[in-house]
Amino acid sequence: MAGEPQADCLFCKIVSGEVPATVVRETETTVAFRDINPQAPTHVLVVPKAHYPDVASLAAADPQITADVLTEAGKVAAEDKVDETGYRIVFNTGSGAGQTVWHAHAHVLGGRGLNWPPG
Ligand code: DGP
Repeated sequence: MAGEPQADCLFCKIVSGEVPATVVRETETTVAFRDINPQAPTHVLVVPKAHYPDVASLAAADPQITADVLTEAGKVAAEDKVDETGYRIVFNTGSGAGQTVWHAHAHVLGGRGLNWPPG
């Protein structure tokens, strides 16, 4: 069923605690943890606890949880103080855009200069 945990999903396993991660924030609906391969001094992933394969399917199914993910992304940025210099929230969507984990997640990137357009 939509939103249910998937046995073969890495981020569902991080949500459940089966796979360890450096968790920085948790709410009833979301978990935020540091990326294992950081691309910036702050690189945190914010995921819904519910499983949806990408942000578009999450937004279509549950606008409130989508908003929760964005709210948490802003709180992560504030806690890491990257809101003072600027930060980026990225949802890679589809393999052509670099998505490799098929559980919706926001990247929160900051702490260095960020070029535009992104590569
Ligand atoms: P994306 O390529 O947009 O699907 O982002 C997936 C991110 O997940 C990528 O930046 C690396 C990160 N990642 C992959 N495996 C792990 C893991 O086991 N732990 C953590 N903390 N991050 C992971």
